[in-house]
Amino acid sequence: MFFQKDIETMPRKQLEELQLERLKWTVDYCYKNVPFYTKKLDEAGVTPDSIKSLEDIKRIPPTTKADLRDNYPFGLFAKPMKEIVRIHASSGTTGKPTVVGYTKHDLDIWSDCMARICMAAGATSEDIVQISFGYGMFTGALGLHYGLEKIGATVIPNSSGNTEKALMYMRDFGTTALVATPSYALYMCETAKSLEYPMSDYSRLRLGLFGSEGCTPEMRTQIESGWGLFATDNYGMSELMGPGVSGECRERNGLHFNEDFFLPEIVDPDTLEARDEGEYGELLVTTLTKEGIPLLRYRTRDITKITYEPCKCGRTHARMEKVQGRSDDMLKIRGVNIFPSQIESVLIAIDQVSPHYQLVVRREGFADTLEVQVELVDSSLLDSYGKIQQLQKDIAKKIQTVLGIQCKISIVEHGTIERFVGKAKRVIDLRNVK
Ligand code: DLL
Repeated sequence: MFFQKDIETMPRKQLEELQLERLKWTVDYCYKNVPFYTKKLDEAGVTPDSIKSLEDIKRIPPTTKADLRDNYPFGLFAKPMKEIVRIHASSGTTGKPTVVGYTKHDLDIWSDCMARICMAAGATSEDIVQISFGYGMFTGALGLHYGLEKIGATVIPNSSGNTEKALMYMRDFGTTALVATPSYALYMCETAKSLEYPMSDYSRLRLGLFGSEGCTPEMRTQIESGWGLFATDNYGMSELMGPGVSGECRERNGLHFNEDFFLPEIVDPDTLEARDEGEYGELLVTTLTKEGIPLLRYRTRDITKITYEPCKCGRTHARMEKVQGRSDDMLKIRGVNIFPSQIESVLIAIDQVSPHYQLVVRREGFADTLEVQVELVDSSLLDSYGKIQQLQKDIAKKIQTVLGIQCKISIVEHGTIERFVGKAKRVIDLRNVK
């Protein structure tokens, strides 16, 4: 099923012509409206009228998350605030979140992108869709919300949390589709099974529109068989728009990029050299129509590969493989973006512990857990159980204040944590290890 069939199945040559026209517009628009880009493009010797082909994009320096943070909150906005109608922000990195603004036109395009992805996944105007992403500064809930309303589906904006009530709505309202992170969908299923109601009370549920975090094929199968639904994956990030950058169709053979709005590239994460079609690398994305906060060659840090082969479904837009991992050390734990450097800053301010630490992330049941292993400066403190307990409590509390998530603190003897001569590996992510 298509939302905008003529665009979604546009011949490649025509699509590339459209991309080039929009790329020229975007570079010119950034140059004229965002001082950060005027300077950056001048320094790189790129004038807007020197962009003659899609290949010319390689002459533009990439934009990073640090650029957004350095220009916090509105420094990269290309429109005055009176034309910005919505603001979202991603969960904090080093203290400050990255902030994005949308014009009315941006919001229209966002809902078109979402409508395409929802219909490609099989959603229709007959569906009753429960949105179990958190509403708020996070882009997930409102992104799906407007896209689903656009295709005429009935939206239940129940948000995340209060799982038993969400399950009551599902039973009583005859919910047919669920929007959630895969891990929350699994947790909801586990909760449903623990209640006194038979699973047949949820039998109308047929579709899962999941995203915002990785999901192994095994976990997807578990969710599908637990709920008796068909699940699709949808990818995006708040800096680019939110969900709706790419998503799976019923073939589930890669996530279709909304290529008329976003121009993807795959590069080597260290050298930024272009990688060939089908090779893994870091995804860079240039927005092609965004007015509020346009971005040139944004470094997503997500590792994937892209194919331009048309899909069996008839769509011609490029497909990216599920995200394999990240080229930086950002972690997503229970929906919160976390950088080890944030924890490091907390630990460095505590006299009794050294700056050597390790983070261990696990999936216990259906929830992610974080263990922070820290080293004592003076191991003799280990003789006092009371003092160690107090120290653990203090560190956990400080980390909770900064990151907003609970973690377990393990205190180890001085010299126990591995030292590195090169880049330190601070994170042990055991979530996908069996
Ligand atoms: O997670 C936007 C979104 C919401 C996408 C709902 C899909 C559904 P951020 O909070 O800015 O935005 O986080 C962006 O999450 O760079 C990826 O590392 C990760 N991510 C997003 N979608 C997927 C996915 C939203 N389908 C960061 N698979 C991205 C794997 C994903 N990772």
